[in-house]
This record gives sequence, C-alpha cells and structure tokens, in this order.
Amino acid sequence: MQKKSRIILALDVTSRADATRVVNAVRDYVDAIKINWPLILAAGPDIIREMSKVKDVVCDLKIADIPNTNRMIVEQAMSLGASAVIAHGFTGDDSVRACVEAAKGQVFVVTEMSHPGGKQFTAPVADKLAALAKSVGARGIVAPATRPERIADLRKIIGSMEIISPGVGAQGGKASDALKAGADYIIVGRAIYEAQDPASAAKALADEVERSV
Ligand code: O7M
Repeated sequence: MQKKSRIILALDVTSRADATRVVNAVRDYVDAIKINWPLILAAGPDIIREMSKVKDVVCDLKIADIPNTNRMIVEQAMSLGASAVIAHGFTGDDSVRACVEAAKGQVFVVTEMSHPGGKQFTAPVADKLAALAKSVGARGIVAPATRPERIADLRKIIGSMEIISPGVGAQGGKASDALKAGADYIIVGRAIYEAQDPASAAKALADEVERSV
C-alpha cells in the first residue's frame, strides 16, 4: 500500500456503478480502497478483484470467528485480490493468529471503535487488543479519529506498527488531529462519497493531510 495521500477510501456504496464512479473520481487522491459488507453484498465478491486492479484493497470483513473459520475467510478474501484484511481481536490470540498466518501478516486489528458505542465495550479493552495485535505479528491496528488522544495512547503500545484511523468527517473527527496523534492513514467514507463533488472533497482532504504531516 503506497503512503502518499494517506487516505484510505471507505467505499461503502451499494452498487457497482456507484463504486466505479467514486473510484474513478478520486483514484489520484487515495492510497487504498477499503471494502466492507454493504458493497460486497450489493455488488458481489468480485468487486474486490475489480477494485484491486485500481488500488490496493483492504477487505473490511471485521473477521470474528474461531481460528479455522477465520483462516478460511481470509484465504477467500486474499484469493479475490485483497492486499490486507481487518479482524476483530476480542476472539482471542489463536483466532487473530489464524488470520495473520493466512494473510501473511497483512492484518489490521480493530481496537477502540470510533462511534459513541465504541466506548462501551471496546474502549475498556483497547490497550489489550493493541498488545494482542503486536504479539501475533499483525500489520497494524484500527484506532479512532474521533478520539485522537486514544491514537496516541495506542501508539505507545504498538511501537512502529501501522495505525489506520476511521471517524474523519461524518463522525466528527479531523484528519489533521488523527495524523498528529500518530495515525499513518485516515479512513474516510461519507465525507468523500456523499460529497457533491467527491474529487474536490478528496483533494481537500489530501491537502489537509499534506499540511499536517
Ligand atoms: O467515514 P465514514 O464514517 O463514512 O466511514 C467510516 C468507515 O470506517 C466505515 O466503513 C466503517 O465501517 C469503518 N470503521 C469505523 O467507522 N469505525 C471503527 O471503529 C472501525 C471502522 C473500520 O474500518 O474498521 C476496520
């Protein structure tokens, strides 16, 4: 995954046509595309393969099962062209390790989630989830742009591993705050794909990133 604009596009649209339109408009301003269930269910899993021809795809299935099932899910995602996958860590180290093995290390583990409810169950165990991600050799963690101070806390636990950070724009977080707190990439969905002009919105974010790193 290139590290240029530091923007990962959360492509949470629900048709192949919309996905293609948005990606064609913003491809010069994003480093990777994150694909989640809404688009996979709407357009079919081949959308992963299709988008992987344009940019690296982070497959956000938020994998959370027993080790054997996790392994099978990751193998399917990687065979469709994903460059990395996202997994939950609360399932325990054997489950996350199964993902890491199947993805050859290319796993991001969810820690404290960005939405208000993320404070309820994920926040109290986020430090442990970050430590688990490190201990099993994951590539990085997902940490909230809505609470940049938590990005800084989690950075201390994981050292030089990567942090990808959702919550910019529609959820109230600021790109510059997340990056200054230690995020490597910001994950942005609605602020780009719901904008009247997605290309201008992505460019404005890329400019903000450039000013803050
Ligand atoms: O910019 P948005 O709010 O439209 O979209 C944010 C994306 O990031 C969306 O795809 C969410 O599923 C995802 N996300 C969060 O918003 N919060 C989290 O805590 C974690 C994720 C995520 O990407 O997990 C991997």
